[in-house]
Amino acid sequence: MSYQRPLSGGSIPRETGADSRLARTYSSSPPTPRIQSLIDEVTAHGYVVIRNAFSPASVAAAKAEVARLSADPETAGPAGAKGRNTFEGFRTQRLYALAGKSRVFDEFALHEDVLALNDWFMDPGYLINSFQSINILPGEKAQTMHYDHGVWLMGIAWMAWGERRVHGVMIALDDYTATNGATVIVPDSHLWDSRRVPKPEEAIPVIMPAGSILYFVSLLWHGGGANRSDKSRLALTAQYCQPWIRPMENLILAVDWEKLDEMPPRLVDMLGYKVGNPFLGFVDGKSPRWAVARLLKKYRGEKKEEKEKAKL
Ligand SMILES: O=C(O)CCC(=O)C(=O)O
Repeated sequence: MSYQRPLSGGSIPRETGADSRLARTYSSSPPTPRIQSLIDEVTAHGYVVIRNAFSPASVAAAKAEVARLSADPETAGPAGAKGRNTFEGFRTQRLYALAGKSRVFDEFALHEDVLALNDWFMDPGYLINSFQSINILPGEKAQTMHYDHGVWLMGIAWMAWGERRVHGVMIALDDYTATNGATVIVPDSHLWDSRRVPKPEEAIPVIMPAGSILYFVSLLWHGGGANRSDKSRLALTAQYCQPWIRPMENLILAVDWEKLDEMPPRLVDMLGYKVGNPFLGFVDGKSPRWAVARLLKKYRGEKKEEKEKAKL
């Protein structure tokens, strides 16, 4: 079935003005009424909260896994103990490349409502842009407010596509409260002119229980909140980007090639391994999976040869 998918309820964000060329026609099944209501919220306000999306058991497993990975400097990575600049946050701990570090987090990048929203808002073949944990410690200052597509410094002609460039989620692993560093957002700011910058009083904390999802579009102003409580605030964030832009995290290299067979196929696709529609990211005209298999074969062969030589 073919039907129209308008952007922003007909209003084009930033300076491009209304342009009917941006209403695109897609061929796929229409969303269910529940998903349609989530789409309507996101379109109108730039975000939606899906409460209690993950079970307490899944949340507890993810928290334990973040703690385990954080304890080893190798898996914690360069920002695992504390951030290296004000954006990462000097009292904030981040584990990057989660898809490469543990299978416990897979389900958090693949929630069916999130994928249904992405399927609606983004082009087929969208990728994981970034998948991290963010632990905001007591005493952390508010992060600079920003919107996520700012990282791609593309020309003004592309601004109208910005809303559809990246969609992200914050998944609360601790209850988000008014004082513990809950993500702050500026509702409706995805529709603002690009010259408008939010005043602090326009931002609101997203208060939601652990296991809930905040889904938002890349033009929505947001940031990590100040943590004025005596406990840390742990969350996961997954961002998804259009297949035709370079993702922030290079996940083809961050995820061990020998682990790909153990991962959910949809997640592997979203790391950049799926080539076809669109025909982007191929290796010598073939799929990156083929290229990885060839390299693994070569390196395994070299290792075997080295071992045999060492025996002589
Ligand atoms: O930790 C948060 O609540 C938001 C973090 C964020 O927006 C970012 O680091 O880009």
